[in-house]
Amino acid sequence: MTLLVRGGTVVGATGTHAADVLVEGETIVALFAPGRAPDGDHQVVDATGKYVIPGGIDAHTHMELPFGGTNASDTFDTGTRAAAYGGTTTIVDFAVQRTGEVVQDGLAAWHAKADGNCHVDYAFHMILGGVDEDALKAMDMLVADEGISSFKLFMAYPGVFYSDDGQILRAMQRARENGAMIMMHAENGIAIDVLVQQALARGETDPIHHGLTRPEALEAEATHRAIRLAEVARDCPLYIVHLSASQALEQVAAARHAGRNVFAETCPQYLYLTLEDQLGAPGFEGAKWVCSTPLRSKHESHHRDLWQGLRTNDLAVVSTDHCPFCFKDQKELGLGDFSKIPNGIGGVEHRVDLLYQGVVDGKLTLERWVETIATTPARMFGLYPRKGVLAPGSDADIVVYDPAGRTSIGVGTHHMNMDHSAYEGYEIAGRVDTVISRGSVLVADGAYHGRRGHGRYLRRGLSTYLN
Ligand code: DUC
Ligand code: ZN
Ligand code: ZN
Repeated sequence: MTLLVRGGTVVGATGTHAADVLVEGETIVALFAPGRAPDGDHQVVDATGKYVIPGGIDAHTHMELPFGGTNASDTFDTGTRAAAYGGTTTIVDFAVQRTGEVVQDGLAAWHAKADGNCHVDYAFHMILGGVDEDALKAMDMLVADEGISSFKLFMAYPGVFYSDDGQILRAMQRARENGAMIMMHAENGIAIDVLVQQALARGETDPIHHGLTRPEALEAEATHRAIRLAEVARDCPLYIVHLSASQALEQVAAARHAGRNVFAETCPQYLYLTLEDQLGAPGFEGAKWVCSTPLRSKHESHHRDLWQGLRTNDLAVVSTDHCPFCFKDQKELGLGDFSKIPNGIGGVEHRVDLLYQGVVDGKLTLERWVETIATTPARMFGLYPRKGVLAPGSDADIVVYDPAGRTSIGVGTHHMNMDHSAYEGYEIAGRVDTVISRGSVLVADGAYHGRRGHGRYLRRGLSTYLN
């Protein structure tokens, strides 16, 4: 069976050109000058007037994560279907080892949640909720045998996921040996907990205090500390997740300027939303935007600096940190105490569109759009060139994107299992038109043709930025 994506403008990280893309089965076999593909009984996708880009890769999602006394509201079924609607054809989710649990048991539990339920391909990072001898051995095993080459540690959330500096250093040393990437939630959780207790004692219970008790300085300090610990671990590869603040970005930029193996991602919420306008919404409304790292002040230069970081590659990747909770019964767990609001924002469906808005606004080039949402995540996490590029031999994960279309974001139209939208009312110039995953059309003409179980587990290699 062959499929031809005809008449479009192919956009990749290195350039833009008119080309027809021929797919055989699940794989791209050739790109042709327009109209030069051989005749055949192809299924044709007309991309005239549209961009043809590699399927998006969201390298940071939390489907069904047990967190904050409840579970993230998207299952692998609902979350990957929403991802497909939004032009994301691969997710990398975080399997979890809870403190005291055997790493391999945590991984098995995550496979059980995802297996047979995903609409798009998926891979895993591993959260280490504790670093001991067994966990260090498990890291080697996961890299060698399970296709898991990145491990997330937390400098935040004492008593839940927190690792102290000694544990972090040991994991980094092991990663330096086995080639894995250490992903870091960089916030000083011990200091944050003091500020939280002090705020609650003063009667400051509204959602905005979630942001006010997690100041930029404590993200910048932890980012700095992680970078220096990685240096001590003989330049262990380090990836700072969900970077939200200018001063943290300065730490990453300085390390990169010094030639260090330091990378970072940001998320759409830190490019568009603010402490005052969302987290500070009247009453308990701001709970919708409680996430960590928190939204930052609009009176500072965070948005401008993060867009700039995306242009300079100090921010290499845009992921969502998709961790949805419904307002009713889930976010409401924190009524009267912001520290009990489950942390997380859902957005897996909107990353491709929200970043395309950056192209429309003149903040990113077309090529950089594709690079930050697809190509770099693939290279960063050992999926390239199978994913992240339209090239012969690559999986036929293809999005046809219509620059003349429009996207309205809101709870009435989205497909995520959430009773609200973090981006309610947003209007984007641009629209996901057709979505193809391993040669199968999942979305076309506004209709969904995908199915639960189409998505396969991807064993990842090492980051290609380090070879
Ligand atoms: N931050 C969130 O907002 N949710 C899940 C975990 C995290 O680190
Ligand atoms: Zn985190
Ligand atoms: Zn996360």
